Amino acid sequence: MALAEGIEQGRLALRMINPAPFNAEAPPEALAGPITPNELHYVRSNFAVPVHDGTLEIGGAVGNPLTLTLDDLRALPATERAVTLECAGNGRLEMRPLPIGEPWGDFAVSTARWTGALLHQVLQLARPAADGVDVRFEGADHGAYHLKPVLAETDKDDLTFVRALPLAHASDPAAEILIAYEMNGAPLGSDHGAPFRVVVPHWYAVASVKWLKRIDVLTEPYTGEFQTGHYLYEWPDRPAEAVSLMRVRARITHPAPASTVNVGKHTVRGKAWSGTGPVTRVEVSLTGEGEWYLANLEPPEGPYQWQDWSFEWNATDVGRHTLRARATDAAGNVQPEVPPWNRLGYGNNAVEVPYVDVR
Ligand SMILES: Nc1nc2c(c(=O)[nH]1)N[C@H]1C(S)=C(S)[C@@H](COP(=O)(O)O)O[C@H]1N2
Ligand SMILES: [Mo]
Repeated sequence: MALAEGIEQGRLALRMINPAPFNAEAPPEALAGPITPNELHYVRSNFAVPVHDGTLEIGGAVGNPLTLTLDDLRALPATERAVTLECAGNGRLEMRPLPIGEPWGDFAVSTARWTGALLHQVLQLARPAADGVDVRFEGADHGAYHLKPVLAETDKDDLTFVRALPLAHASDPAAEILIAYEMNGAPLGSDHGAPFRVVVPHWYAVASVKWLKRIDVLTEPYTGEFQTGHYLYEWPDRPAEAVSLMRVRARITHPAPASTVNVGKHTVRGKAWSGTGPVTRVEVSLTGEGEWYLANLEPPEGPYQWQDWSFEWNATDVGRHTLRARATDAAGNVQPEVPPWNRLGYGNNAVEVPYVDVR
């Protein structure tokens, strides 16, 4: 509600990172709400918004190649899920040395209600071959690539956005991967992948291919610039790994960083999420090396969306105070104190250290 008002009054808007292709972060205020309004949902696009002819081809190693339209997808059972999407490059600006790539602060993360057909049902119609291993998703967007390609065979002057998932994951009903055509009850907007896109819960959002044009079942593992070139954790001291599930993370939404509050009681609030979750514990610390206190963690409202947490803080001393929040998930993953540096700057889930002045 407050967010809708802020948009109307022009107080709240996306913060542009790049005009062409358009990339933008959500304003910090957007993190406070349960659902991010479409106008404030971060945007990450590698190429200009493409022209899409409205059809989806499904082929490769399948028994029944298909061409589907938006109406065909709408005719299938519709599923709605609130899904937190976070860009793998979110928080890159805090890594040292600074990695190459889009200079994201900390707000390339948002939560929308996505409605669409279930990918596994669509795949079933096409009858994937028994020896299928990967499913390749091709966007309609393509163009000159501004980053240095990692793979030798990449055509830097005309690259298409393509990603793949293991066939076992893509065809798992429990994964609830959507081919979404609605975002928060409205038809998908052009920046978010109109007329339809993939939404992969729990994964960094690079897996959620926008402007979906083709789906192909492959009998060999997919290699491509956005799969095995970029979106790889290139660790300094161990073998590279593909970016996949979102790393556990808590954020403080209130009080705002660097704000001034009066002596007295304050509720510190925030969000927490994890792709290997649910989040099971959020702790708060009020000094550098002091104790960690248990915050009150709300149960998840759904399996794929951020959770609210809060902590009653009695600010008795005037002066500058640090606040930290640290999340742990059901798999036992906990946030590190220092960003886990990798060459391309992905997956920064380090504990943040905002300060608040008490007067
Ligand atoms: N076709 C296509 N799909 C794409 C991308 C892209 O550049 N092209 N970017 C990916 C990345 S890196 C992210 S973080 C999400 C962003 O989705 P959003 O713009 O709806 O927030 O889309 C993903 N899907
Ligand atoms: Mo991303």
